[in-house]
This record gives sequence, C-alpha cells and structure tokens, in this order.
Amino acid sequence: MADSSLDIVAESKNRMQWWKDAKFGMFIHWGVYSLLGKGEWVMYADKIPVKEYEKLAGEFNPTQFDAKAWVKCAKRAGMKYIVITAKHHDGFAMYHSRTDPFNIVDASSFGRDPLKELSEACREEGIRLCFYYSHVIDWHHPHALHDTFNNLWDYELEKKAFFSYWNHKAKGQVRELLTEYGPVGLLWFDTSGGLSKKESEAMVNMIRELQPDCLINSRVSHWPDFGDYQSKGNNEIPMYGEETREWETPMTLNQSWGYSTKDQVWKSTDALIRKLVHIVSKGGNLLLNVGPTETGIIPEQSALRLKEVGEWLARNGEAVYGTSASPFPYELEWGAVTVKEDILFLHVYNRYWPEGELALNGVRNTVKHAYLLTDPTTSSLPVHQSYQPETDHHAMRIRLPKHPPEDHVSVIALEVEGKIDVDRGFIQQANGSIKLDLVLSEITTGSEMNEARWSFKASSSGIYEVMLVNFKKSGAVWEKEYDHEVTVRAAGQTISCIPQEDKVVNDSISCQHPYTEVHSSVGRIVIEDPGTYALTLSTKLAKPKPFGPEIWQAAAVKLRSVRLVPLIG
Ligand code: H79
Repeated sequence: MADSSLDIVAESKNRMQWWKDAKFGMFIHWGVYSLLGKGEWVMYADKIPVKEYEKLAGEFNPTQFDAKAWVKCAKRAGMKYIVITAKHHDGFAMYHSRTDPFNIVDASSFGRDPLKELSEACREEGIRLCFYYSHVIDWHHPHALHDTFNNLWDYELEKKAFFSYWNHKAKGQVRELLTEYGPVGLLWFDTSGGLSKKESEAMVNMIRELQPDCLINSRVSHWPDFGDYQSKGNNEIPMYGEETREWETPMTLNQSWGYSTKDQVWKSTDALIRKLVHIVSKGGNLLLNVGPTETGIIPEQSALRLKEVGEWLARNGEAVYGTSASPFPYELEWGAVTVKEDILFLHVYNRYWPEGELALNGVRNTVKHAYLLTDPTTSSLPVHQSYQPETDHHAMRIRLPKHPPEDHVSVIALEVEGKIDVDRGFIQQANGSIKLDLVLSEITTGSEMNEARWSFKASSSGIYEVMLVNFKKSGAVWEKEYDHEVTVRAAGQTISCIPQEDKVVNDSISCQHPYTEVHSSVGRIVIEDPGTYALTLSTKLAKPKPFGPEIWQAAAVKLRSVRLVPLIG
C-alpha cells in the first residue's frame, strides 16, 4: 500500500525543482505607499485614515511603469523568478480584482493592470512570476483581523467579523490570482499571526486545487505542516545545516522594502555577491528586494547593483545555479563552497584572496583537476594533498595566481575522483580555528542554565582563545541577555565569565540589519595533544532551535557559535 505521506513529499520535491535550481529571485514591494516614500508600513505608522488613503490611491498613477523593463532588469541580474506584492498590508490590490474595488484599475487614475502586463513580459522572458499576498493583515478592510497589527484608528476590534473578510476578500483574491494570470510560480504569504490551522489548511487546499504546482512559502502559517519551503526571517541567514527543508532569505538592498526616500544605506555589489554565494552554499535561495517609485521606476541605486551582480553571474553562474550546499558544517573565512556532481566550487572572496595558496582541510577525495572557473589562460592549478593518520586529518593546498581573476568573488573548481567525500565533523580549519555552531550542538535544558555540547577534533596543539559569536538586535540591551556567567569546559579545563561586547564585526557575511555581529571572549584553553575533545558551554542563551520563521519573534541576542581561535606566539 502506498504511504500517502511519502507521496506528498515526492510531489513537493517535483514542484520544487525549478525553484531549488533558481537560487536567486527578485522581490518587488510596490503599492500606493510608494507615493509617500516612507516604506510599506506608512499607513500603520502614521495612522492614515482609510478615507485619506483612498484619496492617495486615487492619485497613484505610475505612468513610467514598463513591465518589460522590470523583467529585463531581473533577468539581466541573473534572477529566475519575481515575487511582486499583489496586495500588501494596506489592502490595495495591484491588479484588477473583481472581488474588491480597492484596486489599481478601479480605484486609481492609472487604470492599467500591472500584474497582467508583468505576467505577459515574464512569459516572454522565461521568468516565473510569483505573488506576495498579505492574507491576514489588511488595514483597509473593516473585518481583517491579525493578532497584533490591526487598523484600530478606523475600526473597532469588537466589531470585526473575520470570516466576512477571509472568505470573501482573502480567499477570493487568491483565487483570482491563480485563475487569471497564467501559471503562478509561488504564493508568498506574510505576517499570519492569529490564523487558525483550519483556515490555513483551507487556503492551502484551495491553492493546490487551482494550481497544484504553485509553491507556498512557510509564512502561510503553521509551518512545517503547511508550506513548501521556509521563509527565513527578514534578512536572516541561517547557519550550515540549520534547515532540513528548503529555505529562502528575503533580503533588502538597503534597509527598507517599500520605496524610501530617506534610506540610503545600500549594500554594496561586493557584499551582495558574497551574500548570494554564501546563502547558496548553505542550501538556500536569495529573494532580493527592490522598491520601485510611485512613477514605476526601479531606483537607480538598486538597478546599478543588480546589473553588476548579473554581470558576475553571467560568468560564474555555473557555480551557483543548480548546485547543492557545501558539505562542510561551518562557515569558511575566505568564502563559500557549492557542489555540482564531482566538482567542489570554492568561491573565494577577493578581499580574502590568499597570498600564494589557498588551504582547505577535510577533503578526503583526490583532486583530479583544479582550475579557475573564469580564467581560461591558467589551465590547471597545482594541488598538494596530505593525510595525517594519527588524527585522521586531510589537508590540501592549492597554488593560486597572485591576483584574483574575477571581480568580487573568484571561483576555483576542484574536480575530484569518486563521489564527494569530506570530513563532516568539527575539525580544525586551515587557518587554525575551530567553529562550533549552536544549531549543531546537543542541547540539554536545565532550570537555571542550558548546556550545549560538541565533539571536535584538533589537529595541532596550542593555546586557543574561546570566543562566542552573537547576533545582537538593534536596540537590544546586551547586559539584560547576558546577565549571568557562562562556563566553557574543554580538555579538562574550565573557564567562566560574564560575556562582554568585545568586538563588533562591521562587515559580517551572515549578520545584517537589524542585527549586528558581536564577539565576546570567554578566556583561553590549552590543547596539549592533537586529538578528539568534547566542549560544553553552559549559558541561558544556549536555547534549542527556536520555532517560527519571522524575525520579530526572534531573540534580542542570538548566540550563534563558539569559536576556538589559536593564539600565535
Ligand atoms: O513585506 C515586508 C514587511 O512589510 C513585512 N514582511 C516583509 C517581507 C513585515 N516586516 N516586518 N513585519 C512585517 C512585522 C512588523 C514589524 C514592526 Fe514595525 C515592528 C511593526 C512595528 C514595529 C517596522 C517598524 C515596521 C513598522 C515599524
């Protein structure tokens, strides 16, 4: 007899394939709010009355909107799908909805249906069109009901009749999006606070019935029971091996989603390419946002960066699209690793381009051929591999040209003999450090303290500084979270301290606004002999993996890992 749960997994794998190979998509936040240039939360933040917001909608007239130009911009950037706000929290439909007249055709002077135009342009260019739909928050509708963010300046909570919103507008509009715009790649839901499992399931069933291949993100609610993949928190990049299911990081180019005139804190092209390959090396997708203006233009600052990322991808895409995650369970200092069949792609960030050679530990295969992906003039890179049987330690050194051959990130391809086989334990990296990520520890919870435990392998003796890596949310008070002594035990030694904010990392690869990466030193331990050791860390912050993908539910200070850093001299 067929196991129906296995059938569901197989079916989900099939419909996911295009998305897993795609790696890179464009998020578009565009709506009436773009007029005010203060982001997509402006109606809520400024408590703009519905009547006034409707007047604004009437003025919305993005005459410069050109669907083909947007789709070309995404395609040139190397993006394979577009997710556009069909309706954001303001309740305004950016398409011709017959369900609710508060939409771009019936309630604005524009009179055109941009989603129709986009669906045609996407079809021509082979880009998958996907829709963002705010299913629970709707500040325009009197009966929409969220557990936190409601329009209480126009409506009274007590008078809300949720189902008259849910059955008619939310489900009605999702039905329209799935029946009038051709095949929809995925529906991207958001902020589902308070939605019951029953209603969530009804929505999912309706989608499956209308378009069985349409993907659904986890924010539909009740993940992992519903949804095909996990949307990480906004701008959140997980650790290696943290997710067992497919995931995606929604990321801003500056610090806003909807168009903002004030926000000029832009990520550089260099950082964007590093973040993209870093995410792909952890097995995820990057959904990178643009916030077009009220006239329908993708801001120049965004378009320029996307163009540059696309130029890099046009040359290096082989090491990105259709690849799988790095086999190593930790972040690498110099870059990121992706895998395709018998090739390991080493994405070396140019800023860390090593002098003379790149060292990498833990690869058990013999390297057949090492080469620079985009430099045909250097046919082969000399590789030296060695093995230390006492500690079962595999080391490798790859000779490199003096200068990186690419802009931003240069890719070294290692073609190996046999199936890729690496040491998946916590081993000493080539720079001597050992990284132990909290998500891969064994955690025991106690009434006062929790304890995280790892086993690691040191291939050389020496003195190590024990460092905690934390992400601190903007506005969080460090001392409130670290109000206790943490203790580390390893190699027969015990060290304790109350962690301080010793070092703020300004250009962290996996930490971004609204978090900053902070390192704190706990003390030193001595490893006298190479070998395998246990390390335990006891602190309240060693929490089991938190449930819930949305960033505002996340901790003020997130403990990410313990690092052992060798002290030289
Ligand atoms: O669509 C984008 C956001 O509008 C939506 N999800 C992404 C993809 C979203 N982000 N955060 N939230 C929803 C939750 C709300 C956070 C808030 Fe606030 C913090 C609301 C009030 C305080 C940030 C600051 C938004 C308004 C002020």
